[in-house]
Amino acid sequence: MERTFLMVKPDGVRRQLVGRLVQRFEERGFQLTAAKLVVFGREQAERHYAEHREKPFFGELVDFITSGPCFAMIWEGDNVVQLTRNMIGKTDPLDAAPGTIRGDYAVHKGFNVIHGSDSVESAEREIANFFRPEEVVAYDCPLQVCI
Ligand code: RTP
Ligand code: MG
Repeated sequence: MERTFLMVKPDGVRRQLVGRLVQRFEERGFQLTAAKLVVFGREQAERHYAEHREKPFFGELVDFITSGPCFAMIWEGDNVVQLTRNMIGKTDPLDAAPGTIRGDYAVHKGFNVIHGSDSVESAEREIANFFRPEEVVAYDCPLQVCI
C-alpha cells in the first residue's frame, strides 16, 4: 500500500486546524497509520528540507518549522502521494485553487499550513526521518474495502 508523510506546520497547529485537516484526509478515504505532535529539532528539519539547502529562504524555512509544534502523520491509500498533493494545492497560496487546503486556509507562501511528500521516494525518506518503525500502526480499516 502506498504511504505518504503529511505534516501540519506550526501555523496550522497554532490556528487549531489539525482536526479539520485530518477530517479531510479521512473523508477522502485514506487511512491514518501514525501521528504525533512534535517540536522538531533543527537538524531534523534541515534533513527534511535538504533539497532546499542552497535556496535563499532555507534559514527562514527551518526557523519556521522549528518555531512550534508540528502534527506529523503517515497516511496510506491508493495513489495517496499525488492525491494528497492535489488536496493540499500549490505551494504559493496566490496560485492555490479554492477548495484546496492552501487555497482555503493560507495567504503567504512561507506560512502555507501543511507539508505533503512530493513522491513515493520522498515519502519513504521523510517517514524514516520522523517516525520509528514501531510508531506505525497496522490495522484493518473496513473503509478500504469499499473505496
Ligand atoms: P512543502 O515541501 O512544505 O510541502 O511545500 P511544497 O512541496 O509545496 O514546496 P517546496 O518547493 O518543497 O518548498 C518548501 C517550502 O519552502 C517555502 N518556500 N518559500 N520564499 C520562497 O520563494 C519559497 N519557496 C518555497 C514554502 O513554505 C514551501 O512550502
Ligand atoms: Mg516540498
